[in-house]
Formats: sequence, structure tokens, C-alpha cells
Amino acid sequence: MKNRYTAALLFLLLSVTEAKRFRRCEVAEIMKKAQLEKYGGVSLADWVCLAYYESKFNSRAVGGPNPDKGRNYGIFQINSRWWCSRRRSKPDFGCKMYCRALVDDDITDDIECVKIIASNSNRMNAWASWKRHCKGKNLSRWTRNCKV
Ligand SMILES: *[C@@H]1O[C@H](CO)[C@@H](O)[C@H](O)[C@H]1NC(C)=O
Ligand SMILES: [Ca+2]
Repeated sequence: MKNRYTAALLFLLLSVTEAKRFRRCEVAEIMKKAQLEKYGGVSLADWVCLAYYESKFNSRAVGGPNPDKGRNYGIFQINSRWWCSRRRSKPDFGCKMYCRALVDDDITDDIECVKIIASNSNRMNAWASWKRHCKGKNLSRWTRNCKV
């Protein structure tokens, strides 16, 4: 019994340290400050919606592996196949960043990376969850009551 209790407590502590869940308006306000709505030809609400469906606003989320062998990092689930480097050597992929910089609790550099992704020819279609859940929908609820 004692061991099970200890294990449960340890699990709880690990869960807490492994997830940093941002609040919806917190995400919207950071994005607004970084002028993300000027990228991808979409609104700020589209970006908030995208981040929700990619990661539930968990900046430490790691997804995949994908069929292309990449993994997806952080609040925007950025793919290491094209955009960030998992290796120790100089980061040379699209965003010129290490993937580990995409799973910390500072999302401002992640935003700079998605600006580059959204400027690419596929634009927002790089994110399947945006196409499925956000594209062309009424997204007013994503920025409702936020200071943006
Ligand atoms: C979007 O939904 C909100 C309520 O959720 C509504 O007030 C608004 O008029 C809708 N906008 C459009 C363009 O339908
Ligand atoms: Ca970051």
C-alpha cells in the first residue's frame, strides 16, 4: 500500500512537471503582441484555435513519430522533419532552431518559427488540425473576453 501511494504521488509530480498548459487568453495575448495575425492570411482566432487543437495549449507537448519520421514539438506541434533540429550540431532546418527550444515555457520563439512556416507555400495547410477544426469556421469564441 505504501509503495502504491508513493508511486501515485511520484506520477502526480511527474505529470505536473511535464505539462505547462497555457490559458486561452494568455496564448491570444502573447500571439497578439508578436503580431502573429499578420501571417498565414488568417485571423488571430485561427492561430489560437490551431494551438488548441495541436497541443491543448501544452507548451511541452511532443507528438509523433510521423510517417516522415519527424516528431512534433510544442504548442504548435512543429515537425522536426522540416523545421527544427533534434541533433546537437548547428540547427540548420527551416526555423534554425533546436526542437528542445520548442518544448519550453517561452512560446515567443515558437511563434517566430510558425511565422516562417506560415510564409511557406503550404501556409496554414501545414497543420491538418487547423484545416479540420478551424478553417472557415466561426472562431469568435477563441478570442472572446481576451485583451486582444
Ligand atoms: C459567430 O458566433 C457568435 C456566437 O458564438 C455570434 O455572435 C456571431 O454573430 C457569429 N459570427 C458569424 C459571422 O456568424
Ligand atoms: Ca520556446
